[in-house]
Amino acid sequence: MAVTNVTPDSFSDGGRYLDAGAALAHARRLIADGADILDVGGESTRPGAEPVDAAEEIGRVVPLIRGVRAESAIAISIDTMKPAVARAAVEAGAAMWNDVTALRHDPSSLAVAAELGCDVVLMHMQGEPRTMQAEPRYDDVVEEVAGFLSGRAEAAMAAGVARERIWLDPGIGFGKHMTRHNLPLLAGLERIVGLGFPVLLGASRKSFIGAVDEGGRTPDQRLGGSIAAALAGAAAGVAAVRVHDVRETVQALRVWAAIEAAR
Ligand code: HH2
Repeated sequence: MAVTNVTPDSFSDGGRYLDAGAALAHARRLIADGADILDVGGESTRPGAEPVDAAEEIGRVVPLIRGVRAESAIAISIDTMKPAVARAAVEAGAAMWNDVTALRHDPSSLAVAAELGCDVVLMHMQGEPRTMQAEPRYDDVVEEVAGFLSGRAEAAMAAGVARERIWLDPGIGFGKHMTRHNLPLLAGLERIVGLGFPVLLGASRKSFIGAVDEGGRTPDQRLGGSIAAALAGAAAGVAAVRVHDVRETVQALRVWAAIEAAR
């Protein structure tokens, strides 16, 4: 899954693809690089990001979704917490709603997801984006994330979302201490995979990489660490990895799969 942000302030690629032509050119590149899904986002979720209203967010993402859909059959996901944005994106050609709030942001989110009938990604986050990194606390991060995700999957199914439409995501970096929570969670991915839903992992260019390796101070210095996390995910059985560097990650996953096949 390729990160395809149309935002002025995303932590890694904010501002680079805000213009419609540049965004479409970037999407074409991600497809050529081997992406299976484009995850289009019009609002940054990084700590401290400014909220965006639904009309503004729709104005950012819908032209790109329409543009991609006009020339490619690639799966498109919409990264939003707002049901109105998810609806507009699905009408424009998206087939997946990726919600970092696991359909908790708006009281109508669960019902809208059921009505749209698209795939949904339910992600774990402690707190809310503005303040989530202030003081995250867990007794057992893997068990608490697993418990939360299975509860949200139950809630989605109770609201009418089909079981086979549900994906889970442990939410690396969302209300987690850089090393004390993110690393055990990455080490415990098999527990999340064991819940029986496809799992999406988003570790690409995140800050914990810079905490492990001081050479990764800025997001564009974190390619090696991002690939290491993607391979750890693949070994644990995740179904997809959400990444910025598609070509390099595809190559790493292909070589890893080829070695596994030769066992
Ligand atoms: N991470 C980000 C955004 N959306 N969605 C899922 N399901 N999982 C993630 O780990 C995830 C996500 C943050 O990354 P990015 O899109 O690069 O930055 P920003 O939120 O600042 O736009």
